[in-house]
Amino acid sequence: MRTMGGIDESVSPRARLAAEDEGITLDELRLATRNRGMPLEMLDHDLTPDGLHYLLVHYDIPTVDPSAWRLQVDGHVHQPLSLGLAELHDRAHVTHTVTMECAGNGRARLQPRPISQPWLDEAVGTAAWTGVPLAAVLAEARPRQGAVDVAFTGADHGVERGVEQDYQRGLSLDAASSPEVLLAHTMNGLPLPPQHGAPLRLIVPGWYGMAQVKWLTRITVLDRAFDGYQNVTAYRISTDPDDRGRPVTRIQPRALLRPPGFPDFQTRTRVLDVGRHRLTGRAWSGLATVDRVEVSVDGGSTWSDADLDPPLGRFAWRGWHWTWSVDRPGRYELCARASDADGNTQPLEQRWNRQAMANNHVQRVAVSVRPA
Ligand SMILES: Nc1nc2c(c(=O)[nH]1)N[C@H]1C(S)=C(S)[C@@H](COP(=O)(O)O)O[C@H]1N2
Ligand SMILES: [Mo]
Repeated sequence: MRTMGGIDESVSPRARLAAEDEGITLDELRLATRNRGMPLEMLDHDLTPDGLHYLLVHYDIPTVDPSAWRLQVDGHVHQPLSLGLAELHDRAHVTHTVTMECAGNGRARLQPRPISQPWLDEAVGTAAWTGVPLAAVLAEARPRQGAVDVAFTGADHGVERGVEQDYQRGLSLDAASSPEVLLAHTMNGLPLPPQHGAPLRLIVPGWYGMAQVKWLTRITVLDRAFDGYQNVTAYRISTDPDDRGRPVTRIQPRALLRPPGFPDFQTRTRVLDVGRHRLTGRAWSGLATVDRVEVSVDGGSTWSDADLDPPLGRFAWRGWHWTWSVDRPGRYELCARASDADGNTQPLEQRWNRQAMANNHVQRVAVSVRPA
């Protein structure tokens, strides 16, 4: 039996794909009840109402005493820093409205399905994050000649695929110095809640969620490439177990429909009457501005252009709407598809990779239209 640090494989198993026809396991269900998605009807709101933003916590939510907490800035710098919360609150702050999405969104529909957090479509949320630009703190610490990457360490600790670790992610010094990157202490005007990283988290607008390190305790400037687990092993796009593949970075375009009508409790199939219905939703891309959303009412065979609402901000989702006139009762499959100004769009079919990362295939909403 393989053991690492005294932890054997029955405690922390290797990555595996579900067998053909293997249903969701109890391990996946346990993850899904801790890490829940945003109810899709919350697509009605520009900012996801407090408590309904999606949530992803690899280990446990740590209990952090804000009065004892300090942020260390160290490593390959001229001036190491140690900052308390009051010092951070006293600094010049900015607010960005940011749509965040988990890189594993869509995973549960992949075949074969990688065993991990089994998201359907709802691992997304938008919040107004307020904090101190990271670039200002880095400038004060003055990275030395030869600095390459910056490692961000959270207060949470666990074991994953046999590797015991504090949650840690690296970013290039270049990406970390981008003016929109924040050390956020406030979410929608309130102090960060425990589940979203209290008292301080990193916000990297446009990037998938794994980069947005919560419960931040340490920022370390490195004179070499960061080689921690969450960059080098997890969050890779690869189809071959012997190939590390490429890293997951910025968010691929996605549109979601606010499911119309009312749902069946168990199947979530939507019930609508014949007539005219205003379909609405949101679309986003971390790569470029969303400039097109198309809607299909026949499972993706034919498409119509939706109207776009004014943008909320560079890093936020964009509302859209389209009127559906339906006079024939029956079953329909509604889809929406986003494209961005760089020509990126969404595939109709899954693009499989071993960790089910950055999988932005179109959402399908089952609708039953009943006679008048
Ligand atoms: N310290 C720490 N930061 C973390 C995580 C974590 O488990 N620990 N999860 C990451 C992942 S995978 C995602 S998708 C986002 C989710 O942020 P949210 O729970 O605030 O929506 O946080 C990221 N930051
Ligand atoms: Mo994630």
